[in-house]
Amino acid sequence: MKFPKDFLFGAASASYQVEGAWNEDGKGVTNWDVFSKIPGKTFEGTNGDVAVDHYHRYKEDVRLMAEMGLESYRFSISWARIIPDGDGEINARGIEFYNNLIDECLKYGIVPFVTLYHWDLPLPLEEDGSWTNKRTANAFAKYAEVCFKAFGDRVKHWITFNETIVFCTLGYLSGAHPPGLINAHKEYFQATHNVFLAHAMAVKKYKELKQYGEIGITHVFNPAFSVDGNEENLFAANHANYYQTYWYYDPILKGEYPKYVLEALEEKGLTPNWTDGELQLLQETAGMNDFIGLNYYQPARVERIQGGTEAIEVSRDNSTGRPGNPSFDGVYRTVMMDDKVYTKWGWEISAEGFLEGLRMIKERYGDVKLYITENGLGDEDPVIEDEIMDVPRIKYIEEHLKAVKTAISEGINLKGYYAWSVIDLLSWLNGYKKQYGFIYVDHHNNLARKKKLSFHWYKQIIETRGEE
Ligand code: BGP
Repeated sequence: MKFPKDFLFGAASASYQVEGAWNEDGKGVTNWDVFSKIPGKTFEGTNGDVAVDHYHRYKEDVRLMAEMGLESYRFSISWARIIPDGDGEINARGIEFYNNLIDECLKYGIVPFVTLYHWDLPLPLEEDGSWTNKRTANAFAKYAEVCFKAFGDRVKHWITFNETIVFCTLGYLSGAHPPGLINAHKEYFQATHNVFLAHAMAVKKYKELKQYGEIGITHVFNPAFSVDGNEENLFAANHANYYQTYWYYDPILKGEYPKYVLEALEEKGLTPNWTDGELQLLQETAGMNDFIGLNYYQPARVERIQGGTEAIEVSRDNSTGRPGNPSFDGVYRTVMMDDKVYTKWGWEISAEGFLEGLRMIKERYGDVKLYITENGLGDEDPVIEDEIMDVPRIKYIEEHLKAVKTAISEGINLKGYYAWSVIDLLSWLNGYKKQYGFIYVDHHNNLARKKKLSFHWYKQIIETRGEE
């Protein structure tokens, strides 16, 4: 079986992780520009001031993408380049940069797939309560509209947010991302609601503008499985799915929050502050979502713990997804298992978990259109005689693409696959050591680009449409 003709083979990046040029051409300061410079927050104090200088080298990078045969490039727009202070004046030079990037993609027939928010928030909004403040949601809707109007004639695929669960969990529960709060449960749930609200406002505006493209949201996809058949552990896995998946997908696709979680929040006094109008808007816009983007790296293996139901310290870790943390409510924890395979950073490698998870999504949400908006292997790539022999990455992507193929053959409505990442880039908390790209960046030689083994391999996959 080959991948269908209209299936998009892509690769992804995010503004803060590739662009650099943090204070150039009128860009405003963001939460990450500040947070990454607080001692101890990131691996060896790395930050995105220069990143891999995509801002200045985008032409070279897009040319390499074209050479790889890439059909689509998923990148994010830095809000602070477009509206430097978050909700004030528009910066024409920011618009110009993305116009150039989009046109460069189109020149080679590469479809731009644009994320509006991949975690870099203009500082004035960050300092005014960040996502716990509805002002940020309203400002986002305005910013989204500016982008639709500026780029919507050429961009036909829009993602509002990248991985709400990650920036909210790390921002409000573990303190590993800005704003760096720990166990701030009330703020955590409020922030998630404000993001869903911002998403709904943007979707509604997009449809009103009649630009005839598609819009959706990207969630991290971290399906939870019980470590065994024990009833308590099965309960824990189901509980985890409610909090890690359904809380995030239901308001978007069903237009309402899962009752199971709502009841618990009510009991604990954690219900977000919302109005009837906001809840209605979620309902009204649910059917307007054209797709859901899934970022899949690993499943969660879950077991029940009996630690009481009150807050448990969430351990800090220099990884965004390593297992080992108890849930915020003390019901379960994620564990590493002896019979599973893990990356150097402790992320499980499981294409089976991917396929199982996709079936779970189909069961709950029906035929919703899906894109895999991120998937890939973080590794320290082997270099042999000056060549980057990233064989483990090839194996990883090959196995996951097979799972995608199987899913399509089972009728799961999957329309594209974006490897993370197109080029080696800044890992939020792991610096440049954890590589994901098809293109290597030499930090000892003026950020020179070099094709990895996987570059040639992915080109081949795209050319043959994955025929085996
Ligand atoms: C996702 C993010 C990406 C990227 C990726 C790998 O959660 O959307 O931006 O960072 O994870 O994560 P890490 O760099 O921590 O390995």
